[in-house]
Amino acid sequence: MQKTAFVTGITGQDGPYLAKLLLEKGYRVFGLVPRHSNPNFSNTDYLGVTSGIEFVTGDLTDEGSLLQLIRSTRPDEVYNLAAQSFVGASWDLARLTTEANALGVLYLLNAVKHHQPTAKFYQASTSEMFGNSAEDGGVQTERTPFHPRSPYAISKLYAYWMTVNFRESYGMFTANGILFNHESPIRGREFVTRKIAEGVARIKLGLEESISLGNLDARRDWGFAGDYVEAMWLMLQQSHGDDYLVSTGETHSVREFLDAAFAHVGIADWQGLVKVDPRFKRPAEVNVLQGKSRKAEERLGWKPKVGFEELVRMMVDADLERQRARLGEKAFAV
Ligand code: NAP
Ligand code: F7E
Repeated sequence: MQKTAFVTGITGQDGPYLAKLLLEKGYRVFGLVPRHSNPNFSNTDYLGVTSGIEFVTGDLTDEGSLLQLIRSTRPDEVYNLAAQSFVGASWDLARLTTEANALGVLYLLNAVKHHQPTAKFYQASTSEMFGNSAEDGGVQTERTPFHPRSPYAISKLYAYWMTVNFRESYGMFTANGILFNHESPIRGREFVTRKIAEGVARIKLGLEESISLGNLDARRDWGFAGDYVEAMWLMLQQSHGDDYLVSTGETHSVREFLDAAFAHVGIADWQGLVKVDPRFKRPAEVNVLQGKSRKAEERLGWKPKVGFEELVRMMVDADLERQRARLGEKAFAV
């Protein structure tokens, strides 16, 4: 029997990687797209999955749309990846962030409970929920206390507990993936890794003189999105719902990411090419994230495949290719 998945956030970074994985496994994939005058399918195009996905229009903030779509699509698995996911914007967009990331999850859980209670539900939780709190010598585990430091993280904490609560209250199969930062060539352009990859590519090609960034000392546990969607899928193949942390176990600073990205294009001395701009600093920063995903390793058999250096090279190469293609188009137009 062919399985059906309902995936929100299908046009973001993780949605297309997950859709690719599910389509390869023979799933029928419905992808939720919020209404836009000009919808953007560049990420599903990039991974070659646009034609395989059945796109449906709806919004996490509109409960009626979710009730109707869960009733009509009858999914076996629901992956909730949609969110206002940019931490930096969440102070200025606190209400919108809360409505989509917190209440939106309640609406979707309710829709599943009413129309397809046997469906397995995945919630995209985040390492941001830990804030600066850590145990085990600064490393986070599933037992580390939460201390969210942004409206984004607070909204995700509500969704995390609501997901647990539907499991405990109604016996539904729900799972939280507490994912640490994961990146790829289709990462949104305002996130620091992609901003650096694109900036380095443009500097290398003589299209830009510098990159403006905020806190270069922040440290993150950066993995590859293609690896992380496998963990999401594995969580829903278990006999019961549970919560798992997903990370590489390594932490690197923004400065180290810059080192690796510039080194890859043969630039050793990049200090003069990076400007620090306070506009990109946050009212409250999460200084260090480093996760220990032993539970995912032992129970799901999951391990990351792509390491830090390979990830940086993959992202810079993809942006070099994009920038060169754009230059080629311009030359052709002339
Ligand atoms: P992303 O690239 O920002 O994608 C977010 C997606 O959500 C987009 O497709 C967006 O559609 C959609 N969306 C936003 N608001 C919506 C709404 N009200 N209704 C329906 N759809 C809406 O995020 P990502 O990096 O793929 O991350 C996927 C999920 O994992 C997010 O929930 C994020 O918070 C969480 N997460 C990400 C990471 C990470 O490092 N990437 C780590 C931990 C957790 P439009 O583009 O059309 O607006
Ligand atoms: O920032 C610092 C910034 O915006 C990483 C989301 O997917 O992962 C992501 O959240 C670090 C922060 O990601 C700039 O202050 C310095 O310390 O790439 P980011 P994030 O905030 O860690 C988590 C797990 C999620 O759940 C989120 O959805 O880099 N930084 N200079 C900068 N960050 C940005 N964006 N821009 C800068 O210029």
